[in-house]
Amino acid sequence: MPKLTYFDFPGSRGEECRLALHAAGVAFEDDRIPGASWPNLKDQTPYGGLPTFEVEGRGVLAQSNAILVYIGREHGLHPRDNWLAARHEELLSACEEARVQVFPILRITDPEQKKQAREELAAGFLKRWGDCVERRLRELGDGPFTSGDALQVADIKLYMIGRWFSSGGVDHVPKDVFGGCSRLLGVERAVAEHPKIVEWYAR
Ligand SMILES: N[C@@H](CCC(=O)N[C@@H](CS)C(=O)NCC(=O)O)C(=O)O
Repeated sequence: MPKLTYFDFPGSRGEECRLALHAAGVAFEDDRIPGASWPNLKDQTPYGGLPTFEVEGRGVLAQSNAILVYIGREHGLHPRDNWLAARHEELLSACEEARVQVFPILRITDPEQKKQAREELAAGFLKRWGDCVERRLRELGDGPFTSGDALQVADIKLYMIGRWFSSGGVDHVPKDVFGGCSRLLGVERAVAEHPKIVEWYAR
């Protein structure tokens, strides 16, 4: 059985890989490590981060986007056409770019600086990011998923980013920060309503 290793929480890079595996119908070992054991494990991972994905007879794969594309290619959740696949991979990269911009700002603890930085993030980077993704998604058609009516790994990654903010869980970032991005919101909704995703969260 392949093994997906990540921290024990239902979000971000590890959760999107779990969702992709479940959506693909792959039985996998859902290895959730306690935060306290991470310092000892960090240097044993290829790049010092999680998730990692271990496949018997092959080895360990790191980097969430590489893991998602591998799962997608193996199980029909990534386009076969090279150009369309690259358009999906562009969106995967855009999601990682958003995380790299957002995480340092979320670590600010001073209340005043935190509020200001998050408001600037919402009005600046996130607004532009949403508009760019929205434009690219519209170019790919009417959906409801990234390029049609079949769930792909890019949809799952976009869902994780959308849900992060639409859940209202990030103080000072309005939950409707992507409110003008109907196509992006449509992808988020379609993933949330997909039977395999509903099934995962009903466990
Ligand atoms: N580019 C990597 C980033 C991996 C990463 O930074 N993961 C975070 C969790 S989402 C992590 O391992 N943090 C702990 C650390 O960096 O020590 C990916 O996409 O997988």
